[in-house]
Order: sequence, then structure tokens, then C-alpha cells
Amino acid sequence: MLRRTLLKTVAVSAIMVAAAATAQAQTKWDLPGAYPAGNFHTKNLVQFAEDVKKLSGGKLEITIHPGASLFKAPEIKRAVQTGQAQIGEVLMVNVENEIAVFGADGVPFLATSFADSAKLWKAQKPVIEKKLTEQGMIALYAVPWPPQGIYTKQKELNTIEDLKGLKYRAYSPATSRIAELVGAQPVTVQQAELAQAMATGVIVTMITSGSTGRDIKAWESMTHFYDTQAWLPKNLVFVNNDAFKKLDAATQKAVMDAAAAAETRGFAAAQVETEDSKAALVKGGMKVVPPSDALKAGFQKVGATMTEEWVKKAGADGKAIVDAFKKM
Ligand code: PCA
Repeated sequence: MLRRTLLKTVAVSAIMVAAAATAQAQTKWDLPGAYPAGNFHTKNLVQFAEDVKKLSGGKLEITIHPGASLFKAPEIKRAVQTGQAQIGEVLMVNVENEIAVFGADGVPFLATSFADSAKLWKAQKPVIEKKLTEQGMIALYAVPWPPQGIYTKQKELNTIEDLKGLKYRAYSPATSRIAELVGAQPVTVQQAELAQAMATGVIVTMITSGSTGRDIKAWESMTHFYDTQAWLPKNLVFVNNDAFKKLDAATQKAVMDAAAAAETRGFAAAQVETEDSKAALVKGGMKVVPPSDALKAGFQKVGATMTEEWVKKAGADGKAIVDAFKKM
């Protein structure tokens, strides 16, 4: 009788230990993103979440919500800041109006290659980390989009003036500013609504990467892609500080290690994506062409104006980024 009771007690405590372990395993985070499930950024996020799960021994599970399904692109930063989501991914240049230094990688012709994009991120990162810390968040990793080019519909672009009067898709303050400077009509459209805006003729020209062009099947409306390689905007993955601090030390380390791996993997994937996506545009029937000298020169002039404006807006922090970048 006594033995049986003892056995029962042992069994019950075993169950309790198991229950405690499961309770610990049940930290669940939501990660809102703005880009489609098939995009290389999202695939990288999924791999990041798998790595976190593995490295944390199953203690932290991150659910990726792609395609602006949980929050719209412009709402994601605030959602993480207020703890509605624990972690998120944003296009950094979309934060520029609030924090100017987030726009460094959207300044045309400041950093136009993957090597320069990596250097710019190195210069930008300490400043971004500081700004996010002030708002109760932590930067985890950043990955660039392929270089940005100009799409047109049944229209050859020989000079920047050819954009005059066209309904033009902007995705950030800087891309709107380009429209103002060249006399195009800017309409801000985030990626989730872009396919429809293109199909319905709300826009007839846009600046983005080959990657986003491929995601929205740009060839269904657009005829030309001018490969201007004007800048490489980055997506940033960042976490709410309170959520992060609730994790035990080993799980925090798992997040940081997985983030470092995701950044390296993402930079490599972006380079593969650059070539693959342009090939997909060609396969879809589009002309993928380098810009003429005149188009390039005109665009570079716009870039020079915007660099000046940005440096003024971003003040000492902006200057520190540009100086550090130029020294690398
Ligand atoms: N794709 C995103 C941002 C930059 C890019 O290449 C977009 O067009 O919305």
C-alpha cells in the first residue's frame, strides 16, 4: 500500500516536471512581415525561426506572418514598439520620416553594390542600434534588397525627363522625393497592394528591385526594366526589448546567433536573387536593359540633390554614418 502511494507520488512529480518543461517551451512570438511568402527575405525569416527553435532547444517558437497579413507595412515598427508583436521586419527606409538615419540606404547612388551595402550597414548599425534602444527595441539583423531599377509600361526611358507626368509608384519618402524632383506623379503603394495598382493602371512606372518585379509578375503590365542599380534598401529584423529580456540567457543567445547567421545568409541570397530575378523578368518577356548615359547622368544629379538634403536632415548622426562609410 505504502509502496503504491510512493510510486504514485513519483509518477505525479514526473508529470509535474514534464509540465514545467513544456511551460518553459511555450514562449511564442509573432513576427509580422510585409513581403510575400515566396520572397527570399521571407524564406530567410523562416530559416531564422527554425534556427532559433533548434538552438533554443524548442524554448522559443517564432511564427512568421508574411505579406502584411498581421500588420500593414507602415504599422509594423509601432506594433513591435508597443509589444503587440514581439519581433518584426521592416523596410528601413520606410522609417526615415520618423528617424532620418534609417534612410541612409535609400539615398540614391550612395551605396550601389553589395560590397558597399555591407559597408554602409556597418557604418549605420551603431546609430540604428542606439535609436532603437531609445525606443525599447533591439536590432537583430539586416538584409538588402537587390539594386533598384526603373520599370516602365510601353515607354522607353532615355532621360530622367521621360518620367515627367507619369503615374509613379513610390514606397518611401525618398522614392516620393525622386518623383517630385523629376516631375512624376507619386502614389505611395506598399508591396502588398502593388500587383493590383499595376494591373489597374493606378501606376505606370515604379522603382524597385527585380525581386519585387518577379514577385508581382511585373511582365503582365510592364515592358522595360532599366537596371540603374541606384541603391540597395534593407529590411531590418528587430525585437521588443521587454520580450527579449523575458528569455533566459541561453535562449537570448540562440536568437542572437540565429540572427548573425541570417544576416550572412541573407546577403548571399540577395546576390543570387539579383541575377535570378532579372532572368525571370526576361523570361516573362520584358526588356532588361542598362540605363543610357543620359538617363544615368540625370538620375545621378537627382541623387546628388538628395544626398545633400538627407545629410542636412540626418544631422550629426547622418554625417557620422557617411564619414564612417567613406573611410571603409
Ligand atoms: N522591394 C520592396 C522594397 C524595395 C524592393 O526592392 C518594394 O518594392 O516594396
